[in-house]
Amino acid sequence: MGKTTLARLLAGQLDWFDENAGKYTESDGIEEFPLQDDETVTVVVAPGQTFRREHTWPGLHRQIAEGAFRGIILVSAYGYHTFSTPSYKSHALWATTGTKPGFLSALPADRRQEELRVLRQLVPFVSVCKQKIWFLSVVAKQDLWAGQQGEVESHYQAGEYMTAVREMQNALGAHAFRHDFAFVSLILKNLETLAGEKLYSTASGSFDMPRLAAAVQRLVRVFQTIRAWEEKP
Ligand SMILES: Nc1nc2c(ncn2[C@@H]2O[C@H](COP(=O)(O)OP(=O)(O)OP(=O)(O)O)[C@@H](O)[C@H]2O)c(=O)[nH]1
Ligand SMILES: [Mg+2]
Repeated sequence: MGKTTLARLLAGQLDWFDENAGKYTESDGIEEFPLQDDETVTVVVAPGQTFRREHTWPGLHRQIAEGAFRGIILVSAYGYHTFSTPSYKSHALWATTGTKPGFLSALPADRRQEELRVLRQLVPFVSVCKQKIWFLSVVAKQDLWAGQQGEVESHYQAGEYMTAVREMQNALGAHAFRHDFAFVSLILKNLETLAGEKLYSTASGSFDMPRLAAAVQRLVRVFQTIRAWEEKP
């Protein structure tokens, strides 16, 4: 969905022009990346594929509650998730959709529900966190959904997503919890299956390099601001 890509960006390891740009390598365990501008800070990245979660997520949830992390970055993508089955015809949703257009409209809606489930799983652990903690909601893959900017913003900022964020806010209070959003694209890339079937194309008319650069710069500013808040007593 973009977690490893984002961590590589923050660690200064993302090169858009290298020969493997955008190649999906599924993470099979927890990854750690030191920040480019402060190597004493490490970004800990959880693997996202469902079958990889049970070994890593419960431990991370517990550490969140214990106050082991200064902040959380939750990466969503308006449902445009990369998946690890080779073809869309081997994806679990194919059984109920049966046509490519049906599959293409069902997948993001289904994955948006999954994004909400992941956020709701975090809420009880963050809500009892023993020290101040920030929460940055990064909505990646703007290059794929840029044509629906308004819908995407209201999905996250006005719907059930925000209700779950408010629960954490109410539990911890403004002095101990700070949330922000960043809508961003980390690369320009059509979403294809591992077998090379094209599923979604970049929104070429509504998204280009200047917009990508502006969004990444804003993400970096938001990240710096939220980290400065964390350092205030
Ligand atoms: N179009 C587009 N593709 C992206 C974006 N961010 C990441 N990707 C691509 O999406 C795929 C998955 O990205 P990763 O960063 O590996 O995702 P992940 O969340 O670490 O995935 P897991 O390790 O399986 O949980 C890769 O092919 C990336 O190049 C984005 O903003 N736009
Ligand atoms: Mg990964």
